[in-house]
Amino acid sequence: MDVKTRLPELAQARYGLELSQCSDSQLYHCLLQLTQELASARPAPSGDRKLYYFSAEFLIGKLLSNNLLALGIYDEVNAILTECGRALSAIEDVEPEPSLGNGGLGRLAACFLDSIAALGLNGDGVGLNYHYGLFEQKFQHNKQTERPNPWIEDESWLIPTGVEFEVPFGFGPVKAKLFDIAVPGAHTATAGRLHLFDVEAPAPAPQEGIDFNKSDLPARLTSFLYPDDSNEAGRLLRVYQQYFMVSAGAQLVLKELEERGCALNTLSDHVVIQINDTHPSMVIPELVRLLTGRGLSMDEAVEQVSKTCAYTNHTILAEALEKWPLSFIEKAAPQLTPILRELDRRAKAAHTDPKVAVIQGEEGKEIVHMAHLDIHYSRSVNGVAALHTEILKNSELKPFYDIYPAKFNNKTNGVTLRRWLEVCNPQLASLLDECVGRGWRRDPDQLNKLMEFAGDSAVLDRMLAIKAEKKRELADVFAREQGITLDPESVFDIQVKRLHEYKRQQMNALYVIHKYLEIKGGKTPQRPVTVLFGAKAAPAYVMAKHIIHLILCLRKLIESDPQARPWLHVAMVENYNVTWAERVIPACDISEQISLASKEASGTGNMKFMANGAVTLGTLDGANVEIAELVGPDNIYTFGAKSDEVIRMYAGEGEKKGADGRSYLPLDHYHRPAVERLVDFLVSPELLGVGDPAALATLWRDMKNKDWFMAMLDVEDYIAARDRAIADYGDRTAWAKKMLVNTAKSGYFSSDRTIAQYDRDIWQLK
Ligand code: 26V
Repeated sequence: MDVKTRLPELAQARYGLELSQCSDSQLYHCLLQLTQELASARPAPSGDRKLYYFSAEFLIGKLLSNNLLALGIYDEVNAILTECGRALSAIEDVEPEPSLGNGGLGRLAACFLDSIAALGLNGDGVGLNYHYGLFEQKFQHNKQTERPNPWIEDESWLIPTGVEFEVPFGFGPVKAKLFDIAVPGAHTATAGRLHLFDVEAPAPAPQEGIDFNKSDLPARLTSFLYPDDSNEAGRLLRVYQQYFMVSAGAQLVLKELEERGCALNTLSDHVVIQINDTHPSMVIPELVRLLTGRGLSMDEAVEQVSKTCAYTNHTILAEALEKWPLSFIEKAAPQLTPILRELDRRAKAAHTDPKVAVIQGEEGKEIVHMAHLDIHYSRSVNGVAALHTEILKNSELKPFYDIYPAKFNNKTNGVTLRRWLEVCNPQLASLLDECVGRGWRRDPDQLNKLMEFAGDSAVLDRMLAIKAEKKRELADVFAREQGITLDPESVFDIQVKRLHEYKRQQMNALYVIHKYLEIKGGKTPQRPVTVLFGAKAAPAYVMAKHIIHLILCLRKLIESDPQARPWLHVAMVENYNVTWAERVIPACDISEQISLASKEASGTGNMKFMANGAVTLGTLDGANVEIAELVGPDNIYTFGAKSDEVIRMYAGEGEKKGADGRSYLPLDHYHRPAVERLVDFLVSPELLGVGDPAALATLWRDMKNKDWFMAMLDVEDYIAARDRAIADYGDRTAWAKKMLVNTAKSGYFSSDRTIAQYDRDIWQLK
């Protein structure tokens, strides 16, 4: 199809207009149709074995630019639009961002789909079509409020397939309708699919907020991702959602298997199911149920399923490891109970250690440990960064590693450089083309060749100029969309990620307080700094919401202080999402990756920042460890306690032990003078004057007495490292060299590399 002819043709057919007469919205819809036509004309990749990537989240972001790039028509479309005086970026503003994910796990799934398609691997995603997403974040009175985030329009990327399955719930069957989103592969002529299941008659959005009647289940299963689980009805709804996803997904897998003419007892020869964290774990008993229902013996079914499934763990936070009361599953899908009991019986017969049981607890109060189910009945168990996998093997999942050493493997995460460099930073991408040739776009390792330019002042100046331009672009869009002024001359120091205490946005806030107090004490900073945050807090996570409140109060206090304002800015992106990430990440000077060591499984934002020439300020946690190894100590700022020390403190090893079992005693750290004044500022008259005294006092008490994620342990070291980074920023040439090394070494973190490793070690698709 010739784009030059087809695009004007579409404008005529749809609107009776020339391209140049179309509004941005009309152009968007022409491009949507064109892209859909091209993508759906592409066949699926060949291959006898097919991967199904099951995930509760796919944080895919806007698709127009990405798909144009994958289809190889990005430059051509851009040229056509420029010719009629239009910009792709303005047209893309019309596109709503799909709201199908929450954080790193969902964005990873989206990067993986992109890479699976690019490598021409025979693999699809399977998930749910949430109508109102996670939620849309609004700030009111310096607090987060939530409202539905509808994103589905009459014309969208969703393709109705006509495929339907019945999901048998305890209360009766619900029809699951399948919609697809095409995933065209870059560098191939094939396309994968994201399969999203939906209910037949979805309920309208709640009038106010995101609370809704949880009893109208058939209409509500696909309303929201992660509905409030602070009460039993909410938790039960999650089980219903998960079963809806995996039952329909498993039926799809078997339907396609049969269409290929393969016998059910050869499932594992033809199918691999990657279970993305534990949300899809019920696919294991569901498949056993379907296979035995269709004539396989229990032994055969269990063997096939165990050889078909593979599990990825994304967290070691105990509270995030899913355990469901058996009674919930009994209520939602009673037919799974006997299967789960049988799977538990088999595991207990083979392994007597009660720590590895699938079902734990006494009769009537039994709970199902989803990760345990996955590990016993999968052929592979992987962590998402080298350190994370080691922690799984040596502490968190040690009893399982002792039983199944060969199942455990590491797959360090990666990100698609197509979206996270080519699309979001075309300026840097073309500089890279000039320096190392275009080969890096297919083979990201070639970015290493950029190292040859580390002493080339012309290239270093170009890197700085591009960064300055991206900062100005960000300042413009901030002013336009959020009415906030940013100073592009200042250092952009950025922390964007889900709000969680382990990620320690509160420690970043303590640094802001430190700077503010210095300025008020008459010490002028080295240079102006903008501290930028972006984060959504889970609606029921009270402490996380208090931390957002603290950040917004600090912003207000500092903005209204003429002494501080020239030197320090605090800003927070409202409703941080993929679209904002694409604007924020290229504009970053200092990338904040400051989780408590051992707690961040990998991180993937860290990789995107690195590729875009930001310098990491981080703890030796998750993939930061691998970043540090690659760039070397001169090109990263690391600080803080190491993971093994932290693990020992949680285990209570050491001289003193507190009431909570840890050998970390918060008050000992609080009473260091440099720390105490920062923490006490939370309840200072200045801050109480702008904020909610109860929220700030709760935060203060929690940090002082509990500090579960040990912000006070690392804060002094953090302040020193951060001040050093900001000082070093002043030597522009030396800094540009750090930027260059970071970009040059980022090829390793391409998700194409990660996916090639999954395929080599786990999937074997070709
Ligand atoms: C767990 C739960 C528990 C119940 C409440 C809702 C909810 C939502 C999500 C999760 C799973 C969180 C796991 C997750 O997102 N892990 C992140 O995965 C990234 C990709 O591997 C990794 O880079 C991050 O370090 C890790 O935090």
